[in-house]
Amino acid sequence: MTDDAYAALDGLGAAPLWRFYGNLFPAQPRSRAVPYRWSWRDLRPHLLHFSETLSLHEAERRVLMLVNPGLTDPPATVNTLYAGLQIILPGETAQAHRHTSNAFRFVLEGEGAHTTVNGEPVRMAPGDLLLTPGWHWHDHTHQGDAPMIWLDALDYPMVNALEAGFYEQYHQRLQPLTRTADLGSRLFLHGRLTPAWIEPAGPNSPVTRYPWAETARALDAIADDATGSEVDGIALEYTDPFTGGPVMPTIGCRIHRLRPGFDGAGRRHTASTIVNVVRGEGATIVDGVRLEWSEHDTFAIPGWATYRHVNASASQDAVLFSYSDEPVMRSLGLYRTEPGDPGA
Ligand code: GTQ
Repeated sequence: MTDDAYAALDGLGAAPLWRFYGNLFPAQPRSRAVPYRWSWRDLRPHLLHFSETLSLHEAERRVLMLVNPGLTDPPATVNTLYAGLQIILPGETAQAHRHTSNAFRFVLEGEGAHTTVNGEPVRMAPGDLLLTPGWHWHDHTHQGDAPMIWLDALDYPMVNALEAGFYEQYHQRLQPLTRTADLGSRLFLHGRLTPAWIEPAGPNSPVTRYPWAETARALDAIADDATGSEVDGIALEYTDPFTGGPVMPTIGCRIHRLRPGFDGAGRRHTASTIVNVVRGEGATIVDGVRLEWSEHDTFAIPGWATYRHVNASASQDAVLFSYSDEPVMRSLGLYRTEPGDPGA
């Protein structure tokens, strides 16, 4: 009788809240994403293999997605964000397109390529951060003499969850170059002198490229004096010069220097985070899982997972690049953080 009463609801598009309550209103977030480390050493040979066997006319982009074992359908790296490793060979071009997802590249290996963003060619070299904000046309061209590999980041898991994904291909393979090369980074070269004639347009930073040379200079300038965060080391946020806020509405990017022997404090926050290792060796313990990392490895810290970073070297810095959905959490009033011990 009771079962019949429940069964009758099925055909009426109704369900008893009391049978779902705990899942719909969990006492705290339970990420489906798991702590995970993607090995650069293991993946790089596979990237090189596909660069020899798959042309860029067969694939829109030649990218290995970094798929979290807890998030395989649809594939994502953490709940809201994605990371991929993209390879492009000398002489190749990648088709111009645009999508509502915000994207950026963080360059890992090689030089001589450029990404054209809304008509502006933006040069790429190791450690550079290049923005491709939502609905900006972008295509890639490589004129160097060795393969180039970079980390791609996109917010498509979040955009698709919001059912706001649009995509369009440009009517030619490449956009015409209508702006001076690197203008978007040169206009804002001095972070505290902002061109007064330019109106802020859109919710993203107008800087097209944050060059590694500038990032390294900023880290070096304070490295011996600043104590930094006991959790995240000397952590600098890449900012929008107009607002001082994050580079894009959905993604915040940071560079971290962990001093030799850094043995960080534990913390958790609702933001989901992806980290790429720029330099050094160490480990990050995430909810009891020890993720050992070295140069160019990528790892995932799910939202509300407790983590702490360790620099394994007593003499060398470790440098980490991280990105997260913290801007979304903050702007929606959902950002929470507290200290904790990840164990292990
Ligand atoms: O290079 O435009 O990894 O559109 C995924 C989607 C890279 C790109 C990705 C993309 C791109």
